Amino acid sequence: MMLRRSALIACLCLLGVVPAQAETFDVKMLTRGVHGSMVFEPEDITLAPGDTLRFLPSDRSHNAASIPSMLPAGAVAFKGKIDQETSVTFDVPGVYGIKCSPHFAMGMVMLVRVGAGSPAEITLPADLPERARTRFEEIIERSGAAGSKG
Ligand SMILES: [Cu+2]
Repeated sequence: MMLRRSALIACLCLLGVVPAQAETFDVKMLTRGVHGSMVFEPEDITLAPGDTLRFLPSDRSHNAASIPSMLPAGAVAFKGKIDQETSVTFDVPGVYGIKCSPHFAMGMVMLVRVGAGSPAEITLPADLPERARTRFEEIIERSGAAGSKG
């Protein structure tokens, strides 16, 4: 019986019927990081639909929350609690902006891209705090998008 079952699974895998295993990636919430103070590390990540981000309270007084104006249509908004690990699964393709609620105005943001999509095509919404906008522009530039713009 076991043999038959594993043979069937192997067969489905060969046909590409079984989707790739969803992955989980860790994101540190930091008071000081490589790119300055009040940062997520990594600051930018590309996921496959169904992947999960685990936000870790590496330093104190941070959380992870979705930015309403940077949430793809149909995606569910979320807001983690301060100083607590928060896991979020991203099912809907598109570009997400993530913020730390207490430090949004200080530019503590992260870019999450689910599925395909060039960062050069990202349009930042008008309602971002100035330092959050600047941080997003830096993140997009570091991701290599600036080069493709010419
Ligand atoms: Cu913070």
